[in-house]
Amino acid sequence: MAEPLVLTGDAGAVRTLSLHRPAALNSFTTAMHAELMAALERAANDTAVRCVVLTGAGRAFCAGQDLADPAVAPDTTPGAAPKDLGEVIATWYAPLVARIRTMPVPVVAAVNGVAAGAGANLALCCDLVVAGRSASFIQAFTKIGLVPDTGGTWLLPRLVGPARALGLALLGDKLPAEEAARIGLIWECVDDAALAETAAALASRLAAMPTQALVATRAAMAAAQGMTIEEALANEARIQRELGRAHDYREGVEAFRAKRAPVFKDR
Ligand code: T3D
Repeated sequence: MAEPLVLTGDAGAVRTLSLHRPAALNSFTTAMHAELMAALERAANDTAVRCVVLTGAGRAFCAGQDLADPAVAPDTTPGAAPKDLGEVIATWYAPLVARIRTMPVPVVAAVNGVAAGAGANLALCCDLVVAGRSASFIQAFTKIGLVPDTGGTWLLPRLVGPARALGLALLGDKLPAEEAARIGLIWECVDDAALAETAAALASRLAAMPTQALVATRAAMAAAQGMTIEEALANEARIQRELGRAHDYREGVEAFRAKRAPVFKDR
């Protein structure tokens, strides 16, 4: 039987998904895309899962698109039609980002090594990004004549501002994890040996929190980027109205007043 291209592991309410093509630095083939989407779908539909951790097997997080994949590698036969990369993006990368950004639970990226091209933006589209000190982020796209995809054009300026975003995207330089944390591209950089433990602790903490509020916070923050403050205020009121009817709000307030730890259940 073929080796799985995405490994799945559960610890309590935390599901860890590990990209698993270590010999090719976990770069994406269509088969790995399909397995990752299926794994995310299963996590989304499993009410026992309250947080997902995304990481890579071996020394890399993900080197982006597998450039040897016949689906994208240019055909050098004279007169051969160019590959439709737009189709690849529309079929695989765009739905992947949309799936992660609409997961009913928070998603933590544990970046264990190099994250290049689509691999970098896959990490950055997660809710919290923790990286090991030896990890790095590379907007590798212009080096092969492409623009940042997998949400890069949207994510980068929002995370680090337009000047740094454009510099990272134009030059495609390797950004070490420590510098990525310093400029606010990611949440935290930790020693390599502490990465798995740090990501697990963060994920367990998120898993114990009111999931609907976390997911609504992600959506509201993203939506507010394209709103006036009046629109954002109206959106906040709409969301608070909904959350205020949920079990977890009652539980949070009751627990606060009773000076006990809350037990959140909604998902
Ligand atoms: O094309 C479309 O469909 C549009 C979508 C695009 C999305 C994208 O992601 S575009 C960007 C694609 N990714 C890249 O351009 C990154 C290419 N890789 C690298 O620049 C370097 O490998 C790294 C900086 C990531 C790591 O460098 P290093 O020195 O640590 O490792 P290495 O020796 O270059 O790579 C190790 C092996 O992984 C090597 O295989 P080998 O020689 O041991 O058999 C290398 O070929 C393989 N590998 C690394 N990245 C890819 C890859 N194989 C296929 N595709 C890759 N992207």
